[in-house]
Amino acid sequence: MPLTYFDRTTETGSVVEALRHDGAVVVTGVVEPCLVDTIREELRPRLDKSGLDTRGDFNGDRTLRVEASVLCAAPSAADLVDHDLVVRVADEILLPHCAVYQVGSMSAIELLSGESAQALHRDDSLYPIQNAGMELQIGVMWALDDFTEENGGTRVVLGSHRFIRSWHLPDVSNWEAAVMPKGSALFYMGSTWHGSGANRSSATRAGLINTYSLGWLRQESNQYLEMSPEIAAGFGPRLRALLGYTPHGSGDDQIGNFRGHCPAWVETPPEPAWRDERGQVGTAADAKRQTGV
Ligand SMILES: O=C(O)CCC(=O)C(=O)O
Repeated sequence: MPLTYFDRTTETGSVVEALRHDGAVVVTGVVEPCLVDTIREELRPRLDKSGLDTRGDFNGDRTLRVEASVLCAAPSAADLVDHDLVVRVADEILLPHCAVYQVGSMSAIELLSGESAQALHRDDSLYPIQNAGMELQIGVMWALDDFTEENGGTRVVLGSHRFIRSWHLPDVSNWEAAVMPKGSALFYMGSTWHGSGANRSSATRAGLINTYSLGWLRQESNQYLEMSPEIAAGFGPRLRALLGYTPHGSGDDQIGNFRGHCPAWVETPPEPAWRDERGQVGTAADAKRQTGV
């Protein structure tokens, strides 16, 4: 099964269909290269300061990473995190299972020349549950450089999102590298096995992964501590809600309430047009009124 490539003119429905079927899909040229260059420049000091990772094999020993406060380091990355296409795709995959979803993590990852391939893994193994058909999160890898097989373009095991954790020992030998020009986005399910490739080129390969998880889960990285509310207040309401400055749900599923004052707080998050069809959980009182019992 080959990885499907679309360009930015493709209908969201086709992107979602391929993502659901294959567990990963690439959309090329989603943002202009000049935006990517700006983000890369903004990230540079933090990447250089981060130094090589010493936490063990998984993160690589020739990889620079920024995993905290990415938006403080690179404010222009807000245009990726909150991109309309990303939100439309995430709405389709995640909103059937939650009232709002949230940013789970942001990681800028620069593979230096000579880095070896990362172990293939799935991102949703953070959470101790798996229900067939319900994705807990999705990931979006933005190419900040042209991704090639030689420089370590992210490897994905197509169809691996259908492995049920407790049933299958996954065969991850058949992976495909995402080969895409900078400004492109690789969408993948939280359950899709993936990992960076080896960087056999003489240049670096930088990417930014943003994950989005169901709003009733804890975020992988606590976004509302990574950035002060005063800084977050400078972003639009949709991004603030994505960062977690909003409650989940408005009925019996309401969690994460806050009754105080916060400049970043979004009382009612922006809603997709089809929200009513989604079967939002009302209050017990609503249900009683409707059913008469
Ligand atoms: O850098 C990449 O291509 C993927 C990295 C990744 O999946 C991770 O670090 O969890």
